[in-house]
Amino acid sequence: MIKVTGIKLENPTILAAGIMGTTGASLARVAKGGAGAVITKSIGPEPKEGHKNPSMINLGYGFLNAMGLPNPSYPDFKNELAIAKKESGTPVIASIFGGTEEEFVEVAQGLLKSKPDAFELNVSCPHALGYGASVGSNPDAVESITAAVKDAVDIPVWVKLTPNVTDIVSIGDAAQRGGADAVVAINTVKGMAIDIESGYPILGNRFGGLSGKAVKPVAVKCVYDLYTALEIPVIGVGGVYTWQDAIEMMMAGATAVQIGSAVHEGLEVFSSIATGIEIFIAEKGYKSITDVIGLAHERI
Ligand code: RRO
Repeated sequence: MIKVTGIKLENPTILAAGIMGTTGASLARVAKGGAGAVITKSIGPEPKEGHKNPSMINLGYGFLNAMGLPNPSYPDFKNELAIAKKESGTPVIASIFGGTEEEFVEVAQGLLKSKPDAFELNVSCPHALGYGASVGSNPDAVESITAAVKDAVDIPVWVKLTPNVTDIVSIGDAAQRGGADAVVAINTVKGMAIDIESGYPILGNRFGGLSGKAVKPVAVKCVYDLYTALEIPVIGVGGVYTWQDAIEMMMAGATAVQIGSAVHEGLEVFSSIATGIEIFIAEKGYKSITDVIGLAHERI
């Protein structure tokens, strides 16, 4: 058991936003697969269809996606969130986004009645014009959005950060000043792939966000730097496929780890990572999982 911003998780694995998170039933399936908590697809103020296909490519070393925030909007998602809460038996975190501070607050308040355990503010989608990274690379916007949502709700607020900035710590700092209970690092890394036969960019949106194995070292470094700089917990996400990846992320400073791309290999990933962590802790003689959090910072 581990506590993250006051929320009890049976194990430190969390379904990352965006994967299997649009229905209550699929969130519950992931929870039954062994996740310690689950996060919804990012939900916004208006229904959105997302970008045209192809919107996701498997590059082998990771996925490039430009889904384009497809979601049914909060009025149409309330019921799914309530089902997820009822059926999953784990904490359920609602990922939300908006184009403005007011929209973030509107979506948060709209979903509160369905009793999410926390909100994750998505200020970091790499490829949604007018949303996302343009907000997430502006410390003042991140601070004021975080403060406005914190003011409007009485549950923990996590802020998911983009790596597509010069200094992620300055954005994490802004989230902390705004009252965030935790930061989550990282969202996807901006990228592009081109079909050399035709010369066309492959994604319908021309560019997208890279996730999976390729981004793990980027995520580990971001988590490491945020852990050094902030007082609030850091939740790690990016390229976690195995228990070894999870331990590495925790040694960088992550209190818990989110799993996204690896879910495509099967839902057993949650229980196999959770079990692997437990065995490692026991074999190494650590008292608890918290002993490994930030351990790399002590190795100077
Ligand atoms: O829907 C997406 O295109 C998307 C989102 Br909201 C996000 O936060 N990160 C990402 O890689 N894709």
